[in-house]
Amino acid sequence: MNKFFLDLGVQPLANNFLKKYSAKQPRYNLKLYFNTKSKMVSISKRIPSSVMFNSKYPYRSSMSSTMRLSFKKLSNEIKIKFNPKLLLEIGSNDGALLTNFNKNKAIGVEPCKNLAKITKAKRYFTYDDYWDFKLSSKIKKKFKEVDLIYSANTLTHISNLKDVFKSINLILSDKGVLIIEDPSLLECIKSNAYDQFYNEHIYVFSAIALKNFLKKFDLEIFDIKNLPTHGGSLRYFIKRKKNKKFDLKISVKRQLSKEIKFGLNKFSIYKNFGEIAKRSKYNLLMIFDKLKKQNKKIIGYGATAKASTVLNYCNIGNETIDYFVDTTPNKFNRFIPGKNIKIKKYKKTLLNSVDYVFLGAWNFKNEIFNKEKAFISNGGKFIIHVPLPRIINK
Ligand code: JHZ
Repeated sequence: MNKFFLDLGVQPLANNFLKKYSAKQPRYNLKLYFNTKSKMVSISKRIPSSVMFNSKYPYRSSMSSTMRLSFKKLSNEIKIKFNPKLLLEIGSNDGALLTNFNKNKAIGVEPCKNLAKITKAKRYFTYDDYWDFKLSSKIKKKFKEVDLIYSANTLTHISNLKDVFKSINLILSDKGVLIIEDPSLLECIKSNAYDQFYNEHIYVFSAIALKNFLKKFDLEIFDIKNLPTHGGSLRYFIKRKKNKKFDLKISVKRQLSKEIKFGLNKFSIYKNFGEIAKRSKYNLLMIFDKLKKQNKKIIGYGATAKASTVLNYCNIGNETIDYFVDTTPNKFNRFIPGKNIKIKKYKKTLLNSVDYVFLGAWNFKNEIFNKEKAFISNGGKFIIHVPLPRIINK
């Protein structure tokens, strides 16, 4: 049974960066549910993939040094530990991971044609299509099987999870490994990061829920790594149950017990999270209100999908935040989804006359603080809302 626990209001599509602001843009009701049987947490309204992921998709994985480094480290680990004959990446974006591999040993799947174009230009075999059974069958015909499938921040974006794993099962070799990486539900709940829920994040996985789901496909998690990326992610190493090549690591048991101890298998934890989100909204608004009464100049940093979710939930617009800065070309001179706040191409000087910066990319706090030492030493401060709304400068 699906039990409701949080209403994040009427939201725009979190990556719909319009050139001209218009209040009339597609919106949907963002409500969060916990399934008491499967333990899966999901949003109720499903936007078709073709609407969310198309040739105008702005997000680029390689825009932060943190992510580039994380993918590079993982690529080295994959080569040493698994040495795959053929790697397939589902959701290869602009090739931040793929390009660490040899061209004839790695293929990508990326439905956003503007992004697929980037890896194609680098001569990586890239299917610019959605991950489903039809595509998987096509890949099987050409490559027979794949011994390593990798997917970061993608599978949770696909509504039909059954089809996702059925399609993986079709081409994963018997001794093959599937590695998936997504924000951790435990970290998300612990840090009150309600902004991890938006139209693209149809599910936020816990190890408990994923383990339950994989059973139906004779797949099992044999190792889990905690990562600092995206506010705390989990990297799951998965194999076929009958594949005895890899031992079950203690990390799996540890993660499951951590989650159970915290209460991720019970509805009460989510109900509480819902209450905290409402309080977090109130406290964030109080901070902005106080600063605006003192005539402080506030801008935003990192026009993330998460920032769009927070600003629309809290109804914060250009009366509070003058503009955002971001390094992603596809976001320059566009507007925060649903809000009349312009995004400017990042330049250090844009922070010169600014008193406070709302950290939309709070998950890159360390990287950004390192970059903005001058702003901080000149008395500049940041507003952050996780785990609790507050003003910080270190
Ligand atoms: P970032 C997107 O979410 C959408 P978002 C998606 N659903 C998902 O799952 C994750 O990515 C993986 C900018 N930036 O990664 C770049 C700077 O300007 O938190 C990005 O626009 N300067 C697929 O949007 C944004 O911040 C900087 O120094 O929540 C970061 O977006 C740095 C470090 C980043 O993802």
